[in-house]
Amino acid sequence: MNKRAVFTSKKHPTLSFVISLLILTQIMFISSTMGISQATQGKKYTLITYKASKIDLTKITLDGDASDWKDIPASATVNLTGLYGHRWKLATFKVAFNTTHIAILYKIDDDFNMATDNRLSAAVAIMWAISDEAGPFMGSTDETGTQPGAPVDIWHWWLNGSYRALAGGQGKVDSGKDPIGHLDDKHSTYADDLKLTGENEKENSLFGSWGFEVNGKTVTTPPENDTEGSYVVEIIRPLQTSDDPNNDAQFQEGQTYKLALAYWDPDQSSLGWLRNGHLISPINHYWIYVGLGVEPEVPQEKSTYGFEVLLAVISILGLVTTKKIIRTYDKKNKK
Ligand SMILES: [Ca+2]
Ligand SMILES: [Ca+2]
Ligand SMILES: [Ca+2]
Ligand SMILES: [Ca+2]
Repeated sequence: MNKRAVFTSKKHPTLSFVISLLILTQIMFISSTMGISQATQGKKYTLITYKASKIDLTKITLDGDASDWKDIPASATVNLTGLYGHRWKLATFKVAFNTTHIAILYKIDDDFNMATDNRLSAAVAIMWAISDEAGPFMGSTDETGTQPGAPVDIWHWWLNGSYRALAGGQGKVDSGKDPIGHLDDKHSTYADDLKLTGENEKENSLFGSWGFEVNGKTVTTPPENDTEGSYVVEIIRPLQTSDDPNNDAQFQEGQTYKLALAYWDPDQSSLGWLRNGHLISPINHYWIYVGLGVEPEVPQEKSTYGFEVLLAVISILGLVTTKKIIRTYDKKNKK
């Protein structure tokens, strides 16, 4: 009897059923493994998870000085990389919260540059997923951000003035604009969909301050251009805002949020930074997972490399076993 006949055998319906079930299970295993690879576009990212501490936020002063964050032990190091991978900078962040507000400290190692021209000054963005479906490329899941995606909240800041001053919309209903500096509240679903200030965003409840550290200490006044050190960015926002659901992330203790960071380097070209020349965390990390007071919940496809291998091994073992059963059956039938 040939192998094909085994499956149509009327004499052995039970064996036929068991073998069909085995094959079906293996196909399901293999296709689920393929599904995991597709979800990450075949690329492996360095996972960053962060548990934000619940603290007394009155201990944090918005003054562009990071020394008030020293008692918050957890700090994550992030690799910010350009779209084409040839430029990169290191950054760190901390997140804390209390019953009403969330705070972030974002530090980027680079030399200092500040000019009236915003492109000859540094710029930063802190982005949170609003929708579960949002990708970390301004809402899109593709690196260039050209494919329409789902809503993300963007806290965008040109660091071309208001050194160590209190900036942000500070709760004002003013189309997401910052009346003092350029700490603007924006949102998008993909790169070309970036909502500039004045477009849809109804309020800006961000409070922030930025400064620059030289030898680990924030300097009182802006240093000379090209001084080596780190930018220090502090932002605080109410956990909940009154804006439209697609404009702002809304935070709650005990939940996991998806974060991405960006930096525009004023030394990118003689004209300063270029619009899509920013260095971004998703190239290396995809989303960064932040749990408010809890260990963050990470979707399986981002942390299941071991699981993928296990599935592949089970599939191979299953196929070998099935082949053996068929061979034994064939031999018996020949006898
Ligand atoms: Ca401070
Ligand atoms: Ca808003
Ligand atoms: Ca420079
Ligand atoms: Ca927003």
